[in-house]
Amino acid sequence: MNIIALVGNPNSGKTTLFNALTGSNQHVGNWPGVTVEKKEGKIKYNNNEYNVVDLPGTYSLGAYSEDEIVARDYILKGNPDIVINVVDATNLERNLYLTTQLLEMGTKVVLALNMMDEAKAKNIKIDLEALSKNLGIPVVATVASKREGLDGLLKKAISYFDNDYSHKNIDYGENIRRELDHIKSLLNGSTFDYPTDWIAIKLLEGDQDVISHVEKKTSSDLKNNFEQIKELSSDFEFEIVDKRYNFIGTAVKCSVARPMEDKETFT
Ligand code: GDP
Ligand code: MG
Ligand code: K
Repeated sequence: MNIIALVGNPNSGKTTLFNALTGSNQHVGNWPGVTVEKKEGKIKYNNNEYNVVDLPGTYSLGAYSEDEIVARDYILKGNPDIVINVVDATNLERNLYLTTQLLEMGTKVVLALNMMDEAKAKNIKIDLEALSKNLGIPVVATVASKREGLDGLLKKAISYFDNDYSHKNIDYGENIRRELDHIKSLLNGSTFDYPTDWIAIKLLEGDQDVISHVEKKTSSDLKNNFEQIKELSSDFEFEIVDKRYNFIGTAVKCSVARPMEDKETFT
């Protein structure tokens, strides 16, 4: 179907980018079953047509709001070919939290480093190549409000439709890795709608939506496994978040230079 989904924190410039890409060729509706707005548009590139979907703005992809659930279900089930993750370059660390969650879903992510004009004005210097290398995903600088970088972004995104790529993995450390392996062994024998690796992490975070899903889908002879999983859930929530921020911190440290006064208030 050639679907490109736009994902990002609120105010990262997602809708501006969506409008710049699709122009008047767009359609606004609702996501099924919820009162969350769904915007879709079409673009042509090199004689091919692509559907662009503007997903609700979220900081995270947990199950805490309708917006988050809509965005993550769409990515996990609707399977966009490519996710363009729009991030505010002046607020990189916070924005990259969502990126770590996208990477864990196993979807192909291209990072649109938006608001580069504001970053420049604030004297924030970003080494795109280093950032790309540290995250293991393509990074393109954009100024959506001035339509800058859009062609390069599309070109990069479309080039990944048919090509594989491998992103960097978050290092959760031995403790969490052991728990994840344990959970995966308990999940073995049942079939789920989502990738098992992702389910395992979400269970360890205590994600209620995923816990219900697993309960529903666990085959009857493995109900005891589900009870064991439920006991493990959420014990590691904070450690998991911490490890994601470590991953982000390392990636940013190697690629972003800020003026001195900003650096000090930054930790
Ligand atoms: P969304 O919440 O992610 O959909 O963000 P919007 O597209 O509504 O953009 C939020 C604000 O940022 C709007 O005032 C946009 O005009 C502005 N904006 C979007 N992209 C850029 C950019 O690259 N540079 C600057 N300076 N402003 C931008
Ligand atoms: Mg918007
Ligand atoms: K702004």
